[in-house]
Amino acid sequence: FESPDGEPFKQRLLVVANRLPVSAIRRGEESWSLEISAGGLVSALLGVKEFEARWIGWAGVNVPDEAGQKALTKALAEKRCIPVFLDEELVHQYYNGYCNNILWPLFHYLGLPQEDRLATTRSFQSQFAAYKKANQMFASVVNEHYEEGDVVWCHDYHLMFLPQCLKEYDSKMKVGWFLHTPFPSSEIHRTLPSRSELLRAVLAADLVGFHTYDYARHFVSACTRILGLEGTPEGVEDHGRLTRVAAFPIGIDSDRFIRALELPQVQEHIRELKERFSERKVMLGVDRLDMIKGIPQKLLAFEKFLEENAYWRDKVVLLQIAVPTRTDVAEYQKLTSQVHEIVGRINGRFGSLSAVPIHHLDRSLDFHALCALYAVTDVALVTSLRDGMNLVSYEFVACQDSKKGVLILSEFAGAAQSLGAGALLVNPWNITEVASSIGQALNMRADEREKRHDHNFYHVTTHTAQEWAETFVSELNDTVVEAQQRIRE
Ligand code: ADQ
Repeated sequence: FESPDGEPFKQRLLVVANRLPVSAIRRGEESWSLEISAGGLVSALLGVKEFEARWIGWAGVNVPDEAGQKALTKALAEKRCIPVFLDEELVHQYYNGYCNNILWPLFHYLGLPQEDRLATTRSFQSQFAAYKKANQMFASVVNEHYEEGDVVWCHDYHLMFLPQCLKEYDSKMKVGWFLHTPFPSSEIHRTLPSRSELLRAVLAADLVGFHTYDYARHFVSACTRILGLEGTPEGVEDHGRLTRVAAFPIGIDSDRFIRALELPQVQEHIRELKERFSERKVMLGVDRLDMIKGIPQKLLAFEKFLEENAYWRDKVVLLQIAVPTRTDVAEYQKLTSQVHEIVGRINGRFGSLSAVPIHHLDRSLDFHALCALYAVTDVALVTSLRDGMNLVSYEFVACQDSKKGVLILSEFAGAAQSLGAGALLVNPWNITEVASSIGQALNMRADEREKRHDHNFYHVTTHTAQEWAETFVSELNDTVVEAQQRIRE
């Protein structure tokens, strides 16, 4: 294999994540079609010149028969993807249960829904057992494909058990683990019945990474307070063995967005949008429809702004694009209805026969449409109640070099640490504050907008996804070399 430069790759990288970056659709008993989903992680690793990346993960489909599994494995191999096959019951217990009903809300400080709390407590043990079993299945596939010298990079809260499983196969395997969500305060983490087992399993990695310094600090204090281990400036020490813990803030492939703006179809889209909203300032929200994104809170703040600022009622429009997720879960269905109800109320109160203040779409937009929307926006509203980083804020900034729009950003998104100096930071729970920031953003003078934008644009274009991936992997290599030196000394 060769790198994009034609040079041989220096090292193989096994990227292990719950989902492979492809969607697989079955066309016949032994025939599959695959579609690559270009997420941030995929673009990050495509640009990395030194490592030849292979992906290991679940393809998102249940394939009970051997013939189907064989055919899918073969089709995926062409995309350098290796599947882990999980059956429906395991997915239900591990993915829907332990990952998304327990760890996801807990890590975002949301707790559990009241009516489910007792049921969840009862099913906790079986879900945790399924979680461990699924992690062991991932480990077994990694082990099958691992060659000496490979780097293994495990991703996210779905795979906290994986580092330990991998080290049980081979203690010399180079293992890194990165969390894409926040890691909560140790006082939150300690409520988990499996708190210690999970921490110990993660500590088996050589390098543990988070988006921000705060998440890293929370993780270290969980290890010191719950496990009684020693926290050091480098990480966590357990009987002389150090697990390095550090912050590696993710970025985006900013060039991909900047280049897209030049494409004729995107330019055409931009022209249409400008014409359509020529009389109004455009505000934009782009989120997965998830509790953590604070969409109802954002809408209430916008409503308050319109209540208090009659002048703006026919001069501003909020475009809220929300991709539905986990549509089979009651709580998410409730969130959707709540959002629809608030949008309906606001449009009823402040709309006219010719225009409404909110356009809400329950769907995902394609990349080009998204770039055009980012480019015509005057004010982007990111009001996550908690968010590991939030890439939408980065994408918006990347597409704004001609417009210099304003970013209103939740202080509870990891991105607040990097884009805080250019954005207007808000507490999304305080709708009075968010409403007043909307006013501030809409009225901001051009020179201030430019200064704020330039700051953020510089950050977004210099701290890219590619740089993030390269830094993590080279730190992992260095960490292992240093540990070997320490042992020799
Ligand atoms: P997410 O919670 O999915 O990611 P985010 O970082 O904002 O959140 O990334 C979402 C991605 O989906 C963006 O690339 C965005 O363009 C796209 N997207 C969202 N809504 C869309 C829509 N309606 N149409 C089209 N595309 C849409 C998790 C963590 C984050 C962390 C990332 C990366 O929750 O905190 O930043 O992983 O580590």
